[in-house]
Amino acid sequence: MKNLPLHIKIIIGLLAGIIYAFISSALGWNNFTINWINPFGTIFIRLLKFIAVPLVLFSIIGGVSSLNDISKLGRLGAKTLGLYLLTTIIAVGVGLLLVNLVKPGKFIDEQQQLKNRIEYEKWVQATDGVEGVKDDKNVLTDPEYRDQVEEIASDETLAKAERHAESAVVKEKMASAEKAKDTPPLQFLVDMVPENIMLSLSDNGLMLQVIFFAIFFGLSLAIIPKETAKPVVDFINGVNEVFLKMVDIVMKAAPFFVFALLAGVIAKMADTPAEVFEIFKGLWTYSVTLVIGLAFMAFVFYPLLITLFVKKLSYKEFFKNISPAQFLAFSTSSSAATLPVTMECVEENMGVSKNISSFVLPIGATVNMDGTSLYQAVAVVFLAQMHMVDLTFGQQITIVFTATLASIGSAAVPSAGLVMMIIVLQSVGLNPAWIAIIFPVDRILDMCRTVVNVTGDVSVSTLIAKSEGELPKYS
Ligand code: DAS
Repeated sequence: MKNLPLHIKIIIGLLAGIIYAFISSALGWNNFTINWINPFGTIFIRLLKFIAVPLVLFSIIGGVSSLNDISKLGRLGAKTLGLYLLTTIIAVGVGLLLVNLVKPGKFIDEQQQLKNRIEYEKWVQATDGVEGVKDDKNVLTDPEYRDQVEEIASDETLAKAERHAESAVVKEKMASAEKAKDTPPLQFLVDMVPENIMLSLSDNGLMLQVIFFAIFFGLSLAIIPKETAKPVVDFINGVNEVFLKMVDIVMKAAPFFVFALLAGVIAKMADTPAEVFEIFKGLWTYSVTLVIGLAFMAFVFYPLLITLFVKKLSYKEFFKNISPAQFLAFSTSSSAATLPVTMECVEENMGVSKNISSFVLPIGATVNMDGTSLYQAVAVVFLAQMHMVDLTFGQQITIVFTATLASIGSAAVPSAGLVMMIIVLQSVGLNPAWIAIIFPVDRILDMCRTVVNVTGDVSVSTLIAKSEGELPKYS
């Protein structure tokens, strides 16, 4: 087992978790699972959460500060970041459109959805300070669901729900929700600017401030004289490597952590093997929805952009030029590992000039992850749907924002998008442990979304080369 590839080990951990979930629910071991196995799943989430924020900070500073001489490359930098941002937002939009049309989370039994929602409400009660979803449908106290809930939830849960509904915490939340209604229109802009970066780093929910700081710091670092910046750049890149290694080490123990997380989350949601089956049934619809979205981006959206702006580059030739990078992205699930081949395909096959590819692609591998942002939008809404949480339009716009920023902050390594999913879930008051539910299929889907990430980077670099008159082969 020791020298098996990591993703095989994770898949083994997942299969063990799925088999164990059925056995635990059939033999009534759920309490044991929740008390003695689930804590290791919580530890895994905490490990990923404490790595996520500094990883975002240092990977963005590293990426942005690699913009060479900012004054000369101002136009190129603006085009690159502008196009990357545009394609990422479009990817999130495609994801949200699909997941709201297909509604993959609604394919599981309504009763199971209600059970999942009750579990969610219990988590909100237990996690003070979490806003929870702002829709007023708290099934534990809502008369519409009262009779069904009484069948499912224990009296203790209901009594706790009554107390919680009356408690100061909820009153304070409702007051802050009321207050939120009359915030000034530009408050979101004000909130983006950190008052104290240490405070921003201490709260996963303030990711926006961390990203604002990272971009500002990175740009300033790129502007100061090279010899002054060098020790700082070396330090930043070194620390970034350390955090990437931490992800690598944590993911080495992933098979065990994934087993514990999956077993714990399922044990809380399902008491019988039939209910466990219902939960996994929802994963098929989620996976199909996601793959349709990713395939649209890779085989329709990007080629359409190329056809529109690079007339002489045919659909067939586009893919012939970049397929080695796409196959490598699929097999490694890592944009960073694929970068050398991506650059070779873009320079040798596409004919993009080196000074464009060596500028646009490394930044793309760091901050442009269209596949990941589409995946985060689909996954978060799917998880909300299967917990009978109907996210409002405003909350889905929040997801556009945080999924875009989380994908910017995602490192170009396997499963990075899943780590950042925690931030997107928290941004709309959902339970980060739900990532366990999509874990079983995440590794395979990571391969697909990394192909889209790389195809997006290649497309943008080709378009920029064309606009700069540096694509001789197809001009
Ligand atoms: N595997 C990441 C990448 O390298 C994408 C992700 O995890 O979502 O692009």
